Amino acid sequence: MSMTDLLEAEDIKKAVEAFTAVDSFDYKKFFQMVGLKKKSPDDIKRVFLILDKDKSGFIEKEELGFILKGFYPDARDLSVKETKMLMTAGDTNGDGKIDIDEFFSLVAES
Ligand SMILES: [Ca+2]
Ligand SMILES: [Ca+2]
Repeated sequence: MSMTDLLEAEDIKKAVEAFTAVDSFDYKKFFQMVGLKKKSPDDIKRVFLILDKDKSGFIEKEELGFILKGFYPDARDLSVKETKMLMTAGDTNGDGKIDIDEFFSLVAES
């Protein structure tokens, strides 16, 4: 399963290109633009599984920094600041990583 099986390649490209400037990343807009919000819970879970590269069941800080590459291989990495902001927004139980429920909440907020 790859991201383009779940989301439109054209939407992903547009979303990634909208946030090429460092520190411009806005997860709410990004998740909207890639069409994630419209997806079923099963598909959102599949996206989570792609982003959880080491299959630990969590998106850790390092994986979060590469989140754009998970959608689009040529995309940039998030800056330290963007990664920290996204982690703060998503990690509601404060364990330093994003679990599937926290990911659902992030998408729902978008
Ligand atoms: Ca992981
Ligand atoms: Ca957490």
